[in-house]
Amino acid sequence: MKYTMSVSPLDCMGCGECVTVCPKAGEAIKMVPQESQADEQPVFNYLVENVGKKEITPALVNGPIGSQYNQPLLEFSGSCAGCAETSYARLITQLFGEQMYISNATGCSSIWGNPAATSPYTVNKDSKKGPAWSNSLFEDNAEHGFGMYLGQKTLRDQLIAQVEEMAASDKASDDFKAAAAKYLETKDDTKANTPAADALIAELEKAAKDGCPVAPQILAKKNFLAKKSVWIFGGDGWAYDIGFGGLDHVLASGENVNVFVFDTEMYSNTGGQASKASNIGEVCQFAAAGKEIGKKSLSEIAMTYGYVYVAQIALGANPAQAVKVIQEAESYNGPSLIIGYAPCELHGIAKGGMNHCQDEMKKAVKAGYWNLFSFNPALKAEGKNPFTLTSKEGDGTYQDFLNNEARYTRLVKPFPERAERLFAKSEEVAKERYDHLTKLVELYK
Ligand SMILES: Cc1ncc(C[n+]2csc(CCOP(=O)(O)OP(=O)(O)O)c2C)c(N)n1
Repeated sequence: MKYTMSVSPLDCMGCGECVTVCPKAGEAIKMVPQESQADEQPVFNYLVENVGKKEITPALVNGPIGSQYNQPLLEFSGSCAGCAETSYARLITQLFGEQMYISNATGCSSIWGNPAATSPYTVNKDSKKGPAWSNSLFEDNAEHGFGMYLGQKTLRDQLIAQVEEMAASDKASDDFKAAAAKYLETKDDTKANTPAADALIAELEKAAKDGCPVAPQILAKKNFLAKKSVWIFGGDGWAYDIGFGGLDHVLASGENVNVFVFDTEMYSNTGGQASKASNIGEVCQFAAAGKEIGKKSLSEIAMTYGYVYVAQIALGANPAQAVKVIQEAESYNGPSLIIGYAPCELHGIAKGGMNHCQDEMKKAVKAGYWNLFSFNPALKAEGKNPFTLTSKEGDGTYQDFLNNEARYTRLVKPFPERAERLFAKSEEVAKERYDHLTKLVELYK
């Protein structure tokens, strides 16, 4: 049960994030010139070739540690060094990659996610399965993902009806009936349905050999038998602004799709234009004198439906909450929206830069700049409070947080008074928002 990690010197982007987050930094891992590490590449290659998935203690499986024993099905992307977006996407592939369909809005995530000619999404070592990925337009990604979902659902529903028909026949063997029962019982559970579908396929093959006319029809579409995990990825420019109408429509459908928004609080891929996710005082293109008005509460708009799973996370601030939320959202049999706070190269983090990206998330949550919470309709159905507020009230470091990022400090020199006013307003609005969230805990009790 020893854990080792090898870094590929040829693929490392040198952001230093691993050193920043490692509790044993300097001992277990440290930054050295790339050229001195040529001997490490064969070690890395050996591990990739020979070390497979490990069975680990059940207590760890569903937590942040357990997730890291799974092979990432996103690797060597073309993102900026230290990118927060990739850290979220990689984690999701470690949890559900083998069963994932991804519809990706145009934006940074479609560029690091498929820089043409190569793809950083990959397949696992054993079954050679990995995410099926497709990119649509900036303005219709939710609809595109919904189409991917409906297409496979229609095929799968037909197969399920055929499996039910076969299981009800007196010609079906006891083994087939048992495999079909397990498959049908787990049909909405992504993880449990995969082995059940494999066992059913083995029985279908036997039935086909014995002359059953329906089994070959099901086998012709066997890839659609196992439950899929459908994800719709995109940035805040897509979700809050340009693709919002479609996103709203898809969330309102009540169907089982998972939306993940990489919230960089600006249109990162086109050089940092303001979006409705940009915050007060933030200097972006089209907001050269600092944005005057506050951030849209996309999470609360989605929460008003009552049947949408909604959460805000920040991986570096609370990995346990992030992993729990991703798993809850995926297992919720309805629409889910997760908004992940994503510090970006364009934020101009002063202390440490992007090798402190995960730390910057921690600071944002500590300061009360970003809040962690989840709204789980499944809890409401059990008579429990669906709203969980995970983060605490800001600890008084709000102004320090703003003053550590160039997207804010850029305002200070040209417009010192305006900067002071907007930064104070931003803090006040953040306090009001937290106060409002605490009231929601009471409201949903
Ligand atoms: C209709 C349309 N308008 C503009 C563009 C140009 N464009 C491509 S990506 C992008 C910004 C994406 O920003 P966001 O959704 O926040 O994602 P990020 O890059 O920050 O991850 C824009 C404006 C486009 N592709 N399509």
